[in-house]
Amino acid sequence: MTPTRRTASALAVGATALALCLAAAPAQATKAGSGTTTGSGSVFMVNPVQSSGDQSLADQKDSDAAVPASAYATVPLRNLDGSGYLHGSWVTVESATGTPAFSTTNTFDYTRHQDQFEQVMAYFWVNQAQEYLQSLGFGSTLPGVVKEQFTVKVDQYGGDNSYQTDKPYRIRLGKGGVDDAEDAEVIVHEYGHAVHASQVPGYGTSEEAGSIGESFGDYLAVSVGLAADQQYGWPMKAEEACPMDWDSTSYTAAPHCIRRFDLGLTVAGKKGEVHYDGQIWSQALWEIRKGYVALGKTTAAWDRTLVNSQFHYAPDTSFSAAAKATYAEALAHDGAAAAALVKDRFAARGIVF
Ligand SMILES: [Ca+2]
Ligand SMILES: [Ca+2]
Ligand SMILES: [Ca+2]
Ligand SMILES: [Zn+2]
Repeated sequence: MTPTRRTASALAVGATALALCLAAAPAQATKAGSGTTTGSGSVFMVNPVQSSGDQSLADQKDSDAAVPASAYATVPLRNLDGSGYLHGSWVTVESATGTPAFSTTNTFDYTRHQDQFEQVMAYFWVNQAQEYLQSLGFGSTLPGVVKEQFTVKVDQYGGDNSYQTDKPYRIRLGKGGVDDAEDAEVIVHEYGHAVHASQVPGYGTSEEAGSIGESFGDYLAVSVGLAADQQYGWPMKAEEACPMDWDSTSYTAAPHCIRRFDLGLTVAGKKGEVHYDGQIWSQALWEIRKGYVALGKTTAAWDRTLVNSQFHYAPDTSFSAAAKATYAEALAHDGAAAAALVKDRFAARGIVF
């Protein structure tokens, strides 16, 4: 099983997915809804490995007993449309493999063996990612980023892989190994691809653009998760710079991370594979994040600059051109010291402009 996540393999199953979607639609038109836009649900606190620190957790064929009750948190669900389904302003969840979650009181408490648990995870975490982007100013003082209803299909795809397509925006989350939607960092990684597609139509046509796409998905996943830990007061007992601690228990040795931000890779060692080469870019993003804090700035300030700079990427950007755009945004918004930090951390990876 390959520890990579691909983005462009959707075509073969797209027609089937559409047919299932259409077949599932009529049943949702007849019930009275909740009538309210807020609710609550049970989710993992990003994922059970990072919230518990227990690297020995394993899928055990999707059994409830594999994960302790302490790994779940009850969270508010916001921006629902009142239909009683997990449909809202920024997310609509569709599922063809399980009964769609429905509640006349918007109460969505499930455990991991139930298909509806992943539906709740998908709703909560996509909404959370959009709210995080909005907290940085996107959609108010800055242009919106994926500021529209985003479709997530859960357990549509049998392999251990998830992928995102940009027309229309949607994520399909697979169910191989640990169900992909049991790990918030898988959900938000895929949403990260939609962020790029939203900012730069047709984004990702060069190998380096694709590598940045994978890298940014990993970075955004980690950053949104850490922000949620702060927002809700959740435990975080694993390495911060580690995407998909739970999903990757199926295909990595402990400590489980699908990819890393500290491998010391440089452009001289590129392999031409976007997930691997993306780790060059990720290390720079992560070190700049740390550097912003050392300069007395916030991680949110860095994330705002990073995301805002992405509007200036070409669809086929190179590492060099994207780094230059990041530098320019840092200089304009965060000052000379921040800009120098950006230039230095990219240069350490062999990315110069
Ligand atoms: Ca599950
Ligand atoms: Ca999986
Ligand atoms: Ca993590
Ligand atoms: Zn990806």
